[in-house]
Amino acid sequence: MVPLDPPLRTASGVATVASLALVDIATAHGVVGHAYVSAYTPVLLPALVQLLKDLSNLLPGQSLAPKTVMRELRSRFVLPGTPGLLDMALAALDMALWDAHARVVGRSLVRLLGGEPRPVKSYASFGMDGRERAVDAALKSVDEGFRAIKIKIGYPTLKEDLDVVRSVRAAIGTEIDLMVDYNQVLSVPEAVRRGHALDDEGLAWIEEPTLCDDLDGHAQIAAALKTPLQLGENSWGPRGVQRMIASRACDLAMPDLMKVGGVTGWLDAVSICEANGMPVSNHFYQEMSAHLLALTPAMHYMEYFGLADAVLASPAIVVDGCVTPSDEPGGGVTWDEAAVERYTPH
Ligand code: SMN
Ligand code: MG
Repeated sequence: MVPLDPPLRTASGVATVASLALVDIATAHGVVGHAYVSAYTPVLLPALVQLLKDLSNLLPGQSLAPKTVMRELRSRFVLPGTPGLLDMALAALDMALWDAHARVVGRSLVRLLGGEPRPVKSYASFGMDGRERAVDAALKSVDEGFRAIKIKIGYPTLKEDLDVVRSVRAAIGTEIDLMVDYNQVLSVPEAVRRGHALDDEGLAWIEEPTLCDDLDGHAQIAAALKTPLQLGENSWGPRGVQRMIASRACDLAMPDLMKVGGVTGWLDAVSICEANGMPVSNHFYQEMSAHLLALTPAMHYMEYFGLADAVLASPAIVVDGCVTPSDEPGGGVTWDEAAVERYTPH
């Protein structure tokens, strides 16, 4: 339970803590794979942790072959289905298994998967903080070397949205990419209305303007606007990404490493994106996502939001607006054990 300071405000709710489930998978080699996932809210965290404990009882004695293990695990849940907490837990195990796999063979995840570390263009991701704080945060990020900024909008009026967008743009200039994220808050007609007003603001993308599972609605909005429509953080698994693309719901895709099914799900989902010429960004999980984006010919942007930084031994570092995945063995997650202890409720 890592306090978020400032709280992460979105048009669809505020997070004052990062409710994280941390996973360690110990292998017979004595190597431990690490991963974390977000429960999004403290209310879901105990159930997610319990699911992880129950699922982990199915692992002992299995070979360290993430795809094989996940195929067998998932085959147990065809009848109940997995979207939701179960997918979140399965993805966490998948990420930790891939981390362990990479550590055992002594390769960084990107190299294990056939790529090599390379700089991944990143954007600083912020909440819905009002004009002054948005401008201050954006200027600070540009000073830190970011060349792209995302802010959340969806204020009560379009005027407020435009005021924040234009104030940030005036502060950062036209050389820095600016993205906005509505976090599902608008109706389709309102998203078209506000999107038309934003269309001449030179935004790199408008993200998730209406309800995440309204793919036809997003397709209508995407068709009506000039600005690229970004979607994907709420697509469950590769089939969810397939449905999103088949519905023409977006111009850009940003799978969430947890909801898309961990590394295994990401690889399948991003193959679908590449086959459709869809630029690929991530949502959260920047440490491991940097490896996976570096692997991807369709690499677009990495979201830099240090959700777990407080409990990590080596948070991702931005240099000239890019994050380069570490070439150390593994997928980039190593705990600061003292911090984990400090933030673990007892
Ligand atoms: C987001 C979603 C959920 C919590 C915080 C932030 C946001 C993003 O949609 O794109 O990071
Ligand atoms: Mg978003």
